[in-house]
Amino acid sequence: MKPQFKTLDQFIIEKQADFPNAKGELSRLLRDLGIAAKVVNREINRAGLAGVLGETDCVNIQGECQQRLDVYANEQFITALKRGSECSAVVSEENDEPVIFDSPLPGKGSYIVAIDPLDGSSNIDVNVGVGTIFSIYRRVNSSAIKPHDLLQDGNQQVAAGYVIYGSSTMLVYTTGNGVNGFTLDPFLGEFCLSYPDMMIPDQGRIYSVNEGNYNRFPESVKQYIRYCQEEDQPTGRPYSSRYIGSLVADFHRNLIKGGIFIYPPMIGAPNGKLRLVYECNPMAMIIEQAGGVASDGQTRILDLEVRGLHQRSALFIGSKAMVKKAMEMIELYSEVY
Ligand code: AHM
Ligand code: MG
Repeated sequence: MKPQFKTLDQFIIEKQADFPNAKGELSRLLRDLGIAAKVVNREINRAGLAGVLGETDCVNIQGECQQRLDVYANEQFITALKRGSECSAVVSEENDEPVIFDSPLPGKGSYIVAIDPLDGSSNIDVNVGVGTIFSIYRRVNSSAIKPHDLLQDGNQQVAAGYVIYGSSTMLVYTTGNGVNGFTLDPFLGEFCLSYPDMMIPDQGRIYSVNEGNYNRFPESVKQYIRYCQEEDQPTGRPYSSRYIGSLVADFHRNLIKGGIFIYPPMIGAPNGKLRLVYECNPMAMIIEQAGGVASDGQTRILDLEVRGLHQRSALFIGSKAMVKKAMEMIELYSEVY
């Protein structure tokens, strides 16, 4: 009799069998990320009891106040990756500098991981969904890693994924061959396949943007928001506005239901707020693999040149027809930010 569920580990092993020459390194790396996610999930679940909520005294490279759980999640992922030894360096939204595991000699890890260990963490004290976002790149040379080796464009990602710590905890990832989602069974302590071959509907009825910043948005984005709000039966408008303020949670909802998420350029933030390496690129790889689109307003996110690890980018991401419509309006106004 076939088992009722497939665990993440079983799934990874099955997929690896499709590549007879694979050495299993990427599989082991994904497994290490899954283990760290479970540890972080446990801490988040009991955060109110364990006294780990609240801010630290530290401000990170982004100029944001670090939450205690930001620090905890960052440490857990880095420790798991170091112990697993498939990864040679980690670049993290929480660290000014890359963490390179090559000391004292070049390590054997064939991969580099970029991570936002706890995205949306400003929501954590109020029990709103938060997440971990990760990207995996190949190490480009086997000698000692140089800072330049870490600046790889989004289209060089080997895999990308996120963990959403929400009403249930899920891990969603792609290795460039479709997107699969796994729900953590708290009794088994295993991620089990629950959303095979995820595809975003071409057209949704949700738009997600922080409308509190409306007056700072470019005219084209204001027009697109007004378009979403207009009455129009054939296209099912007005669309619903849904914005949690936690990228992973907003993205996950739109991936399943169809929708568009926008973090536009705006007055005072010409490149928006989100980070290209830690947030936009991994989400762009996932959305494209699920049949959606990701752009900064002009250029496909995955084609943007990565010039700095903490570089920011505007983001328009989601259902194909909705992003296309937003791009049409941007083209119409051809604004310079
Ligand atoms: P963080 O990485 O510091 O948590 O910030 C990223 C978060 C995203 O999860 C979310 O989409 C965005 O910031 C919300 O920003 P805003 O509060 O400006 O709408
Ligand atoms: Mg973040």
